[in-house]
Amino acid sequence: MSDIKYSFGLWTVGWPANDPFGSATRPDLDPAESVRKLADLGAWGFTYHDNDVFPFGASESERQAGIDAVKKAAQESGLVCEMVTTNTFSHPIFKDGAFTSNNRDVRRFGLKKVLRSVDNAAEMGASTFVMWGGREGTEYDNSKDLHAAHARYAEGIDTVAAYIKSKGYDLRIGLEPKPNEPRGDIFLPTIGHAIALIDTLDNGDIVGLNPETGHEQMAGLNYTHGLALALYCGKLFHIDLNGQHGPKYDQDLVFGHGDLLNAFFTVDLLENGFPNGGPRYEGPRHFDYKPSRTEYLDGVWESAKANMETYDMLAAKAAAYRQDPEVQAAFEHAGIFELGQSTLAEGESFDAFMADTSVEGIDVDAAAERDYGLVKLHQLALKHLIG
Ligand code: ASC
Ligand code: MN
Ligand code: MN
Ligand code: MN
Repeated sequence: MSDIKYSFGLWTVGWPANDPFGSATRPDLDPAESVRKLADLGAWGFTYHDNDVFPFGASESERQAGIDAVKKAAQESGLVCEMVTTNTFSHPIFKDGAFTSNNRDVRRFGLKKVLRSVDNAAEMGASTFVMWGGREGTEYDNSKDLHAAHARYAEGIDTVAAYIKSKGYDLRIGLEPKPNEPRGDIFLPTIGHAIALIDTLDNGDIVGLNPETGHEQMAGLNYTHGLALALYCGKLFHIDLNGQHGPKYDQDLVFGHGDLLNAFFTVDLLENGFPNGGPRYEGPRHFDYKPSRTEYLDGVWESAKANMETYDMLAAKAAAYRQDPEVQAAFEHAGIFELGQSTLAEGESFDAFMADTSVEGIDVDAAAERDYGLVKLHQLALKHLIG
């Protein structure tokens, strides 16, 4: 395995493969055993929901026993707990949402559950706290006052961020967008929607994104472009890598087992950065996938390995692609480096720009006939990927 920092949710390998049409095909795994197994496979870190390590409604002693078991496994195996999140979607109390439920008592219950999870994240030394609001949404557009729902969502997130600051925790929040499933429509359906809401918060400086490959693709969007926007806005705090074949149910396939070309460019961006430089993602390469329901226990660990192996292979291909002089020449020919130059010159005044007749003096026909060579460039990428 490479020295890339790979991390897994305990709920990924731990999914017993129950779905809406059938019961579990695998036994429940002991979370502490999963920590040890992931370390053996070469992973660097792990993440969990509160209820991955102790059941909903656990007594204080049960709760601490569950936490202590994974903490011990982490200490012994060296696996790093890098992110903690809260399950505000499984129990029926959250069927109409946690932060946006029409029932205020449920909202207060949900908020307290999340804040206790924040305390646990700090106790575990995690650096990111993820919030996936899977039940925050509706099936019908008249189910909620949609303005109030967004206000309550913002209030909840801001309260969590303020709590983190008041406690002095070294934690940042990653909101995870998803367009639908389990709700008909989920609030904050895409990266762009989440960034817009974050912008309204009082404590938005410590609130960013945890974008999942498949979730953006379920919305018909380009994951790599979404990562680029989040990086541009300084909001790419964490990532959930997996695989998905276009807009359908959330497949949570192994990374690269969906849109392979997009996965290649995702890895190229994460490992090599933007061609003209710019912000880089420094966090762990975190997988949020589900071992397919057809697999038993061997298949669980094979699929976990497949995520890391696929990423390693794509990282090697992406490095060779970027270093290829033919690719660099094609970048140059395509104008990719020229796009790194500002459109107005530094310090150029509006007056000077408006007075510059050479702007209109451009050879319009020649510019219209320019061949950017983008198909050739893309074919070069394809050759590196599968040639
Ligand atoms: C999360 C997260 C998801 C969901 C899902 C639960 O915390 O990132 O995508 O929960 O994995 O099954
Ligand atoms: Mn998913
Ligand atoms: Mn996810
Ligand atoms: Mn998921």
